[in-house]
Amino acid sequence: MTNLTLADTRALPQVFALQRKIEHLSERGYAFGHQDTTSYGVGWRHNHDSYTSDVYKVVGDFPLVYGFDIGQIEHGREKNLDDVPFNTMCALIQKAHKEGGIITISWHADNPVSKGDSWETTIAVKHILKGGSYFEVYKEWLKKVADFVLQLKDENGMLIPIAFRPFHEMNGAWFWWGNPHCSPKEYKTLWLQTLQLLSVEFEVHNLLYVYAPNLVGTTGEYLLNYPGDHVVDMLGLDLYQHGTAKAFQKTLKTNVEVLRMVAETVKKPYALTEIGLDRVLEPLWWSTILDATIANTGIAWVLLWRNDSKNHFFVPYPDQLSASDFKIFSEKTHVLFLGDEKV
Ligand code: BMA
Repeated sequence: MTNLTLADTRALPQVFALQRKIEHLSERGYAFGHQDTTSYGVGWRHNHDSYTSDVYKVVGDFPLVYGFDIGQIEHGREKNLDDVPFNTMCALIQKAHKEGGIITISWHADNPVSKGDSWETTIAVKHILKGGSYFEVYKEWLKKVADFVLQLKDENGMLIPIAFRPFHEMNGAWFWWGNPHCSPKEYKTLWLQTLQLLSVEFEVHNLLYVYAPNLVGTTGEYLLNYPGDHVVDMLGLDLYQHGTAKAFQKTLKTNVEVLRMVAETVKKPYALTEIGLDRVLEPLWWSTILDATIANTGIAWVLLWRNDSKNHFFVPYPDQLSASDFKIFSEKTHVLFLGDEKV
């Protein structure tokens, strides 16, 4: 399936290696991922003396995929939008990478025009495109992104390859880069411009580019904002359970099928780049709802969203009502955790 070229035509060898690693995952099953897994969890935050995760606390193993978000980097702030210091994030990325984990980064960027947050939907995309009145602001913001990812080096000084997932869920109305606030054409131009600035202007060559809409009904819908095979390396999709388990499973099945069909045509790996049921109130959610629907579908990974507090979390903490099922799920041979890479 391997594509011999990547979106960044000067991508480093380690980005190709990451691409191959991702492709091989689906031969064995799918990897388990979690957002901010080592940054904080329910009732704790990372500190220098401990390296842990709610996933680790429950199953005794770490995820294989590590999600981080660089929202607020655009202002040169010390902490991201969820209060994670960027220097901590950098150290946690280095550690996860060293242990064999895959790193993926999203960017909840503020609105460059209104300076509100990602969810502040004042029209912005058309103004940050080349020739627009906020192009320079955007370029400065992107420079900060570049500086951050160019800082992510391993102990030998080699840049760490990152699956970068900018401007996600663009087919939803909630972010300023969402379709009602920009046309598909403007979105595609923004994607190209972002890739161009990062790779050519700022010489960032450690990124694998992931395109990730929110749930769709058809391949046509999936491809509505797709900027092109030559500028996307991996297909993603975000999907949460908001209603019944039955409805979720039906939607999940359709969406994984859409992903698979598109991926077969464009020959790229695919993953569920955000997924979850907030507060996991279904005791058997892991085995009977999630895994039952996505096992053997060729996806590379599932990334569960963050564990912020008892009111907002997506993986169990010790004694949470789905914890024992999560443990059973984690022991399935086709569900890949970090420890499965070491055997
Ligand atoms: C959302 C919520 C927010 C958070 C944002 C970025 O889904 O979890 O609380 O700030 O993601 O991580």
